[in-house]
Amino acid sequence: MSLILGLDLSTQSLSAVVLDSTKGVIVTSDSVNFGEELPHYGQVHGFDDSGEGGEVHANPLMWLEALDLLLERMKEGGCSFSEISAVSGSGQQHGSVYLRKCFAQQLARLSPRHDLKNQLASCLARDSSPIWMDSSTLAECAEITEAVGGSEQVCAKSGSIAIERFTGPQIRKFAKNEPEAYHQTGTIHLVSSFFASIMAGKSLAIDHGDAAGMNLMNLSTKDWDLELVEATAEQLMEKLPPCASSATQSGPISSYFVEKYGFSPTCETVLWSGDNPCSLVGMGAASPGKLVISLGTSDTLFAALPELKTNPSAYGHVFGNPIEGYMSLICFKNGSLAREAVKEQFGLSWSDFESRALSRSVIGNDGLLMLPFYEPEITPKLDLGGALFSEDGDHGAQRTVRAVLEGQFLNMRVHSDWLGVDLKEIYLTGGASENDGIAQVLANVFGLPVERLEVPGSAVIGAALRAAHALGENLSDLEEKFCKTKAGGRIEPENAAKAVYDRMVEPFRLFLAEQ
Ligand code: ADP
Ligand code: XUL
Repeated sequence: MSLILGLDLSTQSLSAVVLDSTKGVIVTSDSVNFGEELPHYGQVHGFDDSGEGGEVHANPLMWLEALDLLLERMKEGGCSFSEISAVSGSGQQHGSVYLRKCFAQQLARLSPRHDLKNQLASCLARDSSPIWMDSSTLAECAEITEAVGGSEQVCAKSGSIAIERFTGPQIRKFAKNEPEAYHQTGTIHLVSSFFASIMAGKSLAIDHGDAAGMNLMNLSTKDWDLELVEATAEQLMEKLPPCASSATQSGPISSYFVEKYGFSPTCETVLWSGDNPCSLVGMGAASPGKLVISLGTSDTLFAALPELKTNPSAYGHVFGNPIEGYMSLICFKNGSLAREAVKEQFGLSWSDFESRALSRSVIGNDGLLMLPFYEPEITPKLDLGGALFSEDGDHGAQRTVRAVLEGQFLNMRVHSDWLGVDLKEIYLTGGASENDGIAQVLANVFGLPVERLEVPGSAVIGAALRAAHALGENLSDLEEKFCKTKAGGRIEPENAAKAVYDRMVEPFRLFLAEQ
């Protein structure tokens, strides 16, 4: 096989990686940051959170403009698009795009003389997309839950109780508040299936990995659940694309990309999946046994499940494993957002954060606890209007930096015990994973070694590996080539730390319970 392209449409950026799957090397990679490179959308971090009641939306035209910008820049940089034999991608989960009935037709006749944004703008039935950070659908979650007979029922069917950021409750809110625009919607896509459709030049299915993040798919049958669909919105079934295996080959790439960027007309497209399912593959963790923690805009903790097992709490989710079976996921909204808030509060660089602040504080912070929920948190569901310390006073940069990290990782530890996975190591990924100081605190809080991979960007690599695997390449061979642990990157827990954090778990639980 020749070259494989992976794309990742995440919260803050659109990234690409080109792999040579035979030689086991990354040929090139690039990324467009929405806030920095497309400032005219006014979405500094890739979204607009100025809406009411926890509404967080992003502009789908910004994503389309980013795709043209990224491919144009790679072409100018000499990327051999003509040698790429397969492409797939990864998308931020749960976000949805509402398209008029003309979408498929318009996709089929895209002209390379114009850009994607201008040619597809008229197909949007809704000019913004609710994304995973949106928490505005409390009422809709309650309505769906009641119609289906309770949270346990919704969870047994879909793998999660009704969750505000999940697509079903978002669709219900749209149908209730904007019935006219809902009526004009021909197809509702996820971020992942929207971009997969753009690449293939036709409206495609939603893969099992990402479909499970909608509160609409039945995990056992891996198809839309009639009862959930009916409880969500009228005439929804006709607006949902089919569900399909993540490894589905979806035909040759759209002629738009062939003519504009020089892709081969035989380049095969493969369904996209969610960023967490893709990361599972990119971390070499698609077979059960490894716990992965991703420190991105949000922090997530996930693992392949040996068997289907659900947890009817507000924070445990089960998605399709894009290779086979299922995976669990827990999402913490205050990830990098909270670490950045502290970094900015004290005017630190990431290197100061580690060397001038963290390393000058003591393990356990002399008992100071922090609930680092700068934004309303989803695990656990708590809106404190900002971070909360267990002691009053001005704690200064050193103790605050340690407090945010210890608070985040203690919170992960107390909310991940239901997985029942026998933990030996943590595989760490995401933007903050390269920070050794942060990785050390994580190792200490869990009392487990932390490994990082040689190549960062597990979602985008995972997307490319999925494409190669769907076209017949052996997954173990691909993992051996692209999921190597970083030499010297292993971080062992410090001896004295385990006992300190074991003692902090109960006070932390209590502090949470008091809120
Ligand atoms: P996403 O995919 O959710 O957009 P990433 O996994 O790319 O996010 O992570 C981006 C985040 O990583 C940035 O917002 C930044 O806060 C964080 N980050 C980047 N470098 C470092 C570092 N050296 N130390 C800590 N955090 C970092
Ligand atoms: C997972 C979740 C986030 C998004 C953001 O449930 O909401 O991890 O996928 O990338």
